[in-house]
Amino acid sequence: MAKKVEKRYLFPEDYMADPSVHVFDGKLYIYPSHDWESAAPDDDFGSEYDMKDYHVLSLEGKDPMTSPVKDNGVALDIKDVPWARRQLWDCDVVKGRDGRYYMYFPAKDKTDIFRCGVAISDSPTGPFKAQPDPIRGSYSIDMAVLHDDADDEYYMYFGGIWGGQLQRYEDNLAKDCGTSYPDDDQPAVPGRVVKLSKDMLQFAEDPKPVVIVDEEGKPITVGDNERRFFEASWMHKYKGKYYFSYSTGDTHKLCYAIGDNPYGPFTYKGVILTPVFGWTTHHSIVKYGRSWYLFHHDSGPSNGINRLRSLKVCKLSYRQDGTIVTIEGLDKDKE
Ligand code: FUB
Repeated sequence: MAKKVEKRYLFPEDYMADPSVHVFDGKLYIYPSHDWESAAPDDDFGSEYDMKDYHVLSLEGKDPMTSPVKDNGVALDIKDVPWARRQLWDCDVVKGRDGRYYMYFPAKDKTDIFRCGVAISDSPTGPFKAQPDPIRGSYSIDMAVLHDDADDEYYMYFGGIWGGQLQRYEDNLAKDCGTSYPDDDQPAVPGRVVKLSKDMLQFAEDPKPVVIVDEEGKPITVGDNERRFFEASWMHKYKGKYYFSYSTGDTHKLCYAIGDNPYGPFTYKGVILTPVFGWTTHHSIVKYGRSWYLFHHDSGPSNGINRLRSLKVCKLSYRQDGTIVTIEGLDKDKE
């Protein structure tokens, strides 16, 4: 049974989605996608998500449920990314070993293939300056980076099927145009994890599959679309365990799986957020002060327009055994 909890729309002034949230030097920053009323068609490639820039939001206070949220303006514009053509989707930002801030973002290149770009700033609010080329060997969408306190390394999680193009790749090579999937009883197309290079600008190794298994240790299958990975990776640590969370896409849930190290395997544990109003669902999980928060989005304020999403936050809680209490995604009966 999902729990109804109090939620807050974080930034009613504008449509934003896909919040990646971090606390840098005691202050909370939100790195969202910036939705707008594009005329691009609504299709299974996600063409309607035609974003052109990123803004950084900062919380001007200590309580995500009440403190003012400031828009720090344009942090990166697609016209300043030499290799990118369209669709700035879910990004993430980390503070590097050199004290600078590194933004990792997906965009389609001039041949309409998603790649991962890197942009750097001296400030967590930007502006960020893009590297001239995407990361070598990068592909697909939804980058999320963990700075692991266990070994001081940075691990990037990424990938998304359907419009996110992940199904095109096998052993990190493009195998087809992305129209075929394994049979329903085969292991699901996995998200990927990769350690970043010391200079934060490239992969330090070949990306590896993020394998999600059931309680018996069997990989979740392609046909199990109530539990299989679709997109929207996030990684956080709780009591020394690695919590990989993600969206199930066409079944519209945020789910999680727990592992003992950044590479997994991760054992499926359950649902974090039941379906929200709108097609996509996406999130980050962050501790701020003494509380844990789930940042996410829905299409409530636009009355269900998928390309116009709004940022939300609510508290998240764990049980004694480390499992997460499922939150109800819908807030009103009419949704
Ligand atoms: O915002 C564009 C895409 O929609 C994201 O990359 C996905 O995770 C979904 O939220």
